[in-house]
Amino acid sequence: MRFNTYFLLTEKDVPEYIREKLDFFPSASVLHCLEIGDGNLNYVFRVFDEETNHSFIVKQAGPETRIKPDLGISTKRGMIEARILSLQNNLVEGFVPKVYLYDPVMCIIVMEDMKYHDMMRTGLLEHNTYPHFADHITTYLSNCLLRTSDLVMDHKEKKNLVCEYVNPELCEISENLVFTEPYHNLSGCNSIFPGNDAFIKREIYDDRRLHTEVAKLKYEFMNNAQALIHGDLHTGSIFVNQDHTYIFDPEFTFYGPMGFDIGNIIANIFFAWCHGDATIEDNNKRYEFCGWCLSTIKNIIDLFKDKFNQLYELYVTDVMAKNPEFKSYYLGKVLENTAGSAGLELIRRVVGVAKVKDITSIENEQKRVYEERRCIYLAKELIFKRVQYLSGADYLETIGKITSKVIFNKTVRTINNEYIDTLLS
Ligand code: SR1
Ligand code: MG
Repeated sequence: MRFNTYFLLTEKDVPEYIREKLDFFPSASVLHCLEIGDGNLNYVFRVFDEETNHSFIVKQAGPETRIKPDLGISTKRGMIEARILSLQNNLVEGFVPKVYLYDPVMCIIVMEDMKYHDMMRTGLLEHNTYPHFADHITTYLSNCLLRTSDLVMDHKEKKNLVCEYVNPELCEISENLVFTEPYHNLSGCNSIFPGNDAFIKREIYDDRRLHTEVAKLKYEFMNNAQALIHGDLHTGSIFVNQDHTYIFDPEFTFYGPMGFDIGNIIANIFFAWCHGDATIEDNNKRYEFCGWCLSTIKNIIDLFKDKFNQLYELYVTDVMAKNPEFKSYYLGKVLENTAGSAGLELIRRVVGVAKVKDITSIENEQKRVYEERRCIYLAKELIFKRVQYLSGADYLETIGKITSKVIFNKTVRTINNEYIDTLLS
């Protein structure tokens, strides 16, 4: 009964833990375990029987963040995650891993192993492309967002879910790391890549007009209980292969604005574009990978709109919401928040404490400086003009403009702009 009091598991403890808690492996089997997580908050283990290839994921919430060990955080967050994964499994079966156990003492979730899939960020760093990703992620987004909103749910049931998913600690992390610290560096934890200090001071810290727009987005994040959002939808929260996609790690979930999820994934695909742009030497390969990133950004917006409209016709029954002008007003607001949220994610991953490997692994210092500037220029366009981003083509037009705003590599610029022209024609 070693697991009656909370402690942090190591790879050695996990086989014993899983045998004690679940009847998954025959007693004669030899179990192995590897820690596979690279997140900022949790410990993720894969436990497997080499002979049968049978495996599970054991995810434990630690008492402090891995990124900032002095930042304590409640270990109860796994409970919310286990609950939402089960709820989402009813909305988009197969797109989220199945949960087999939540252990409130050890703060552990045992879930389906997403094997034969790459963590998406890792796959993108190897410049792999995923032909069905835009289709899959928009099925997930449109169903999980629209069908947990007041548009579809009984209003009283929805209010109960709002209470059930109040998530103050994790929201506080986002309120600070996404909406505040990147602009004011109050805790002194921001880190700016050498060569971009003056640029970030001018474009971010000293831009009062930007601070005003971000403040508007921050208060919308906190006060628009629109849908049950994932809350941290970056490419490290996704496992993917050529045929299938899993979305997991929804511990930041709460009732918030739909656009926060859509904008986050858009920004993270742009980070992958930056990595490809900076590191792929071969013109054809770069054209192929960066082109895939751009068409994925475009398709995510356009397919989300199509699916939102289809689901609206299928599920919305409220006579007031069925008004076609209201529907287009509502979708317009979602798209406005999407653009703003994409901008926020682009800025906070460049300036703030939680960076992304797509950018930090660019070894050529000058290229990193320029890719970071691209992110910042794109972000500011998206935030300031967020009301204008109503289609995938609107994103590509701006990306085309900002890639020529940062003059660095003529060939790259020409190739990508040609690709954008092809996509837009
Ligand atoms: C202290 S946690 C830092 C970041 O990691 C998570 O994945 C979220 O993105 C959070 O902002
Ligand atoms: Mg996470």
